Amino acid sequence: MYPEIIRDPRFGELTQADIEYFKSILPESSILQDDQDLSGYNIDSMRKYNGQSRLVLKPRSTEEVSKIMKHCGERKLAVVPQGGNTGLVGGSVPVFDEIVISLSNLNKIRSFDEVSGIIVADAGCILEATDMFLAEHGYIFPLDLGAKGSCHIGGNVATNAGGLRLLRYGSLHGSVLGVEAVMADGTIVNGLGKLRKDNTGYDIKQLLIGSEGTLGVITGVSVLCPKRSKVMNVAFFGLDSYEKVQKAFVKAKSDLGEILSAFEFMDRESQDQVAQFSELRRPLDEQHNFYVLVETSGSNRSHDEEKLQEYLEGLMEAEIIDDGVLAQDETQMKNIWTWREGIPESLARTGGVYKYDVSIPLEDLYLMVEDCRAKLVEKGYEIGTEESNIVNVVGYGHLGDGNLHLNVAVKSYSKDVEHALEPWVYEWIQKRQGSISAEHGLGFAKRPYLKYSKDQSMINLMKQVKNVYDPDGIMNPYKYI
Ligand code: FAD
Ligand code: 2HG
Ligand code: ZN
Repeated sequence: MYPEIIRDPRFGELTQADIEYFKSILPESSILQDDQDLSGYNIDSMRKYNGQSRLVLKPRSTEEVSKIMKHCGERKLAVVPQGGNTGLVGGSVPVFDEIVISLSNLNKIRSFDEVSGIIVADAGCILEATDMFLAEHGYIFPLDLGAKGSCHIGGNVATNAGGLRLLRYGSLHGSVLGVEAVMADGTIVNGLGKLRKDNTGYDIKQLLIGSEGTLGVITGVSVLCPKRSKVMNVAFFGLDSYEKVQKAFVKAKSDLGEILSAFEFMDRESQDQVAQFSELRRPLDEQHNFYVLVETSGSNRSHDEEKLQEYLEGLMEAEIIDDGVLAQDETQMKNIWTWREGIPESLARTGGVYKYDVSIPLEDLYLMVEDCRAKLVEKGYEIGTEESNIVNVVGYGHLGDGNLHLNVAVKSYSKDVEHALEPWVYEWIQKRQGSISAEHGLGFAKRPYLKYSKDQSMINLMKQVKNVYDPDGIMNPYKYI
């Protein structure tokens, strides 16, 4: 499958004796060995990365995870922790025959404190289900993303997912207060703190947040959740240049300030793509080069609506926007959000997508998309013609966080297209001191490219950390580290 890499000979090979051991600690339903059962765990959500695992284990408790890891550590059996398998960088699936440890049976809310808003939950809780639980108590999970119906909160922490409201609620590095994890030798690290302030030495949990399964298996998390806003509003508007998108953002920060909860931008091509597959009417009748979705979350309806209305009027007067709409009810709000959240799915329908998730200084953010189109044309590719493999090149993302999603949709994955894009894209980012992974992580996809974002001295330190916690390298091998 991957001719450029070889299976690490240090790792043990799965034997019948190993299976017998796992059968002695887990019920039969937690052990999958049939080809059919395994296939969904071996392939990633983009159908781009395909491993060859012969075994999936689905522990139901932290103690079971510990027993599995102790055995794997002793036998040097490599493992891949897997959450909802919605990751976009090929990190959640095996490369060769690594054992998949699926957290999906570890899915209980352990406690919730109505006063502090701190939830303690198993890693395998689905993000949307956790958020619905919190909604019943008037709270919200401080993260929201398009894959919420499948991804796990443990997977979110393992990838340090960003999502649609980072602008408002900040990174998980701030809201995760504690992590419980099982390390490569089976040791359970009980770091499920529930304190906002705790300056007692190294903050080890921060290493696990965003470690993508390379240091330990996260089994539980405690998270500080904000109160759910009583009033939400969504506006959607069209603009004719990227420069105006930036002006609208600056104005949103000054006019909407404390109630601003999302500022998402989309280009015309991305919206045309959604329109091809959506049965919904487009939010605006006329077409524009760029679109912005602004969401506010506050506590006073008339105050919030007035602010948003004034903001939109101000944009019109200053001729920053051409056209806009304010959602009138919850259904309209949801419909408008689908024009943003539905982009990845609509692109996936073309066949395959080369995804670049980058942080770049705002002024150059969209230039990356334009330069990418020009680069492909220069290399002799046509974009969007009947004959061309390249269906669309689109840009969209979390502008409020300086995070662009550049997606190149193709009819089928091809080494030619890949080589036209990589490492060119990464060199482009390096020149602007950007990040080659703003929020999706590095996984398998970006493993050769870390050097474009991190200095060698940093990479050396990362390797030292990996060697301390996982000296035999059995945790999610062949990935970025
Ligand atoms: P998986 O995909 O199963 O795993 C991802 C990585 O984490 C792997 O390396 C895996 O080994 C590791 N891992 C998973 N669980 C554990 C655990 N318990 N312990 C240790 N390691 C673990 N991401 C964003 O940041 N922002 C977005 O807006 C966003 N939107 C998305 C929209 C769509 C439609 C899709 C398909 C994906 C999107 N993603 C987004 C990417 C993805 O959903 C996130 O990265 C998510 O956090 C992954 O969670 P998961 O449970 O599916 O993890
Ligand atoms: C989003 O913001 C996700 O919609 C997915 O991070 C982005 O698919 C992508 O490139
Ligand atoms: Zn995103």
